[in-house]
Amino acid sequence: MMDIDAILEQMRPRLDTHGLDSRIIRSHLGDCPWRVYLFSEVDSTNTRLKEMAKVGSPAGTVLVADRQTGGRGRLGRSFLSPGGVGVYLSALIRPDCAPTALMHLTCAVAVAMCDAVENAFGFRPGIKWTNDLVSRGRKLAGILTELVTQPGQTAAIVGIGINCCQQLPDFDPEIRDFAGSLSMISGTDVDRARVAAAMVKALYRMDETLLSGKDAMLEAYRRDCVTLGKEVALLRDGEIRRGYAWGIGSDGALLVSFPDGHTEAVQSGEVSVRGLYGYL
Ligand code: BT5
Repeated sequence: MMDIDAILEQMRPRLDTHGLDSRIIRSHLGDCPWRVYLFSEVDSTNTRLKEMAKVGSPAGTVLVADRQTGGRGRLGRSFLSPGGVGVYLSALIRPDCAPTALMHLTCAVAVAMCDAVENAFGFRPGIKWTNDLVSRGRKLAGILTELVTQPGQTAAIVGIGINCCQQLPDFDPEIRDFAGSLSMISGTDVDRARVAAAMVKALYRMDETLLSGKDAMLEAYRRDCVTLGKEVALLRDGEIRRGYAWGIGSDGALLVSFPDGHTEAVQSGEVSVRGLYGYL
């Protein structure tokens, strides 16, 4: 098994980072003690940080990449991660609890990312259950949280990809109909180093209150969640069922009622939810 330095060495910036500068990221971090490593190109920051977690990287290790060649979404999907236009970031946390007590982690990350965008740009995105940041019906960011199994310890990788500088024609045709960027929404140029630093600071605060602040976090999630109060289509095993999304459970499950009167708590990962009208 490779040690931490060998993993980092493999990823050392060999190519340019399109102006994304680790010193500028650090200069915006204030007193946040987390360690940020910036790379020009990796396959997936989540994959690499998972390897580092397994060989003992400390909590608060953060990897940021200018681009990813194999950015991952949920359920085997991919997250398009071209250079110069986005921030692709993973953070390692080691909460003092059993993995089963972390069902709400993705929700907590989503709220933290809304805080980060609001702090940096003055507008607050919505959350499309469970893990997408959206604004004006377009997906700005996706979140992928993964647990690392280690005997006697809980570790989680929190990964976020956020579109920063794209205009509509810049998006791959595959996602152009529904993707958006911070620049499109804010109408301004976007400094990716500032975005990365705002994300790290928000994740640091999230980590501090992950267990003690769960109720307040869920309240914020319910406020931000644009899926609530909408008709939704649940896709599972090729079957589409239509229902009404009316709540979020204490574990982050989406509470959906169906025309026959029964209600289901839908867990993330188990289904895709798409509103009946447009992307939301
Ligand atoms: C996600 O999955 O949206 C989670 C994405 C997490 C990416 C971060 S980047 C840093 C870290 N390292 C990784 O390898 N991953 C994490 P999901 O909900 O499954 O959505 C995937 C779907 O979003 C795709 O099937 C596309 O339809 C769409 N998509 C792909 N790239 C996109 C982009 N750049 N912007 C908006 N939508 C995109």
